[in-house]
Amino acid sequence: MEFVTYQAEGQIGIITINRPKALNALNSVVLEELGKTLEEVDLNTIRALIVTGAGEKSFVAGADISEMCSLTKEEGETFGKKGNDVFRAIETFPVPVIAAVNGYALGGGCELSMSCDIRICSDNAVFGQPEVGLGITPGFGGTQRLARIVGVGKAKEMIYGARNIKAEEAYRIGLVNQVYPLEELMPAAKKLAATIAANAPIAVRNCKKAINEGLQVDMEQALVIEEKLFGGCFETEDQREGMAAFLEKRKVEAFSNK
Ligand code: DAK
Repeated sequence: MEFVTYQAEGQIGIITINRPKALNALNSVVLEELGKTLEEVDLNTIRALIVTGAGEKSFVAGADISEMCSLTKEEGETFGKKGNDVFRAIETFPVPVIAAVNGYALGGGCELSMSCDIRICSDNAVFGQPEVGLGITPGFGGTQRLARIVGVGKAKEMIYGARNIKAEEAYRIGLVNQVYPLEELMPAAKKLAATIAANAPIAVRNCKKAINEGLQVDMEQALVIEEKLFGGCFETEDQREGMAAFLEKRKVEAFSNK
């Protein structure tokens, strides 16, 4: 692939957007490659994914403005759908996805990070939805996901004002879970991924599904979703092993993903 690299390290998969000359901006090729990469992840072994950007300056500086500038209405919709499809694939990806935000996360970059389950960032990170300054609306889910993560008031302030925020503010408003010096970001992302990977994989997947799907419906229905996913765990070897280990006062050596 030209602009996306994938590396498996044991049970952790690392996807890197690798177009540093354009600060990893998302053109159609990057979006297509990102989609293909997700399809090729071996879900029998990978238990957590990390998404990051190449270089030390930028996670993703947005959708590619040079590609977008001449789009027609129809082409704009097609481009928007391409991004939305791949971001939705990340959001609903069976295993948790961590965004390791190593610098600019603007426009489509902020949106990419928000399609991930958890965001951590380096202290040089900058988040924002600058689209209205370019004459467009956020097009890869920014109006929807930012409001859900940081609340409607903060999201409107950032989006209407095209106001970028630094890492500390992103942490304060709950857009990121943790801020690290740049050189500590990937080790921290891998540590977090490893912590997730050590737990019962089917239970972790079911938690992701329960949280994501439950947030789309009312509490009555949400609890039914949770009940069903909880019930499903009792058909797994990992539930039997996890509980047996507790009762026998020993540690689980490794969950089997069955
Ligand atoms: N697109 C294309 N190229 C970009 C880019 C981008 N978003 N961001 C940076 N680059 C390129 C620059 O053009 C430059 O290329 P060369 O001139 O060297 O060839 C190179 O990366 C280095 O950038 P700078 O020279 O500007 O670097 P600085 O350190 O001075 O500034 C910066 C860094 C991140 C502050 C600056 O590059 C910047 O402001 N970039 C644009 C950030 C931005 O506005 N991002 C939001 C893009 S809009 C939709 C679908 C999608 C979207 C909307 C609607 N629908 C279909 C409805 C999404 C929109 C966006 O994401």
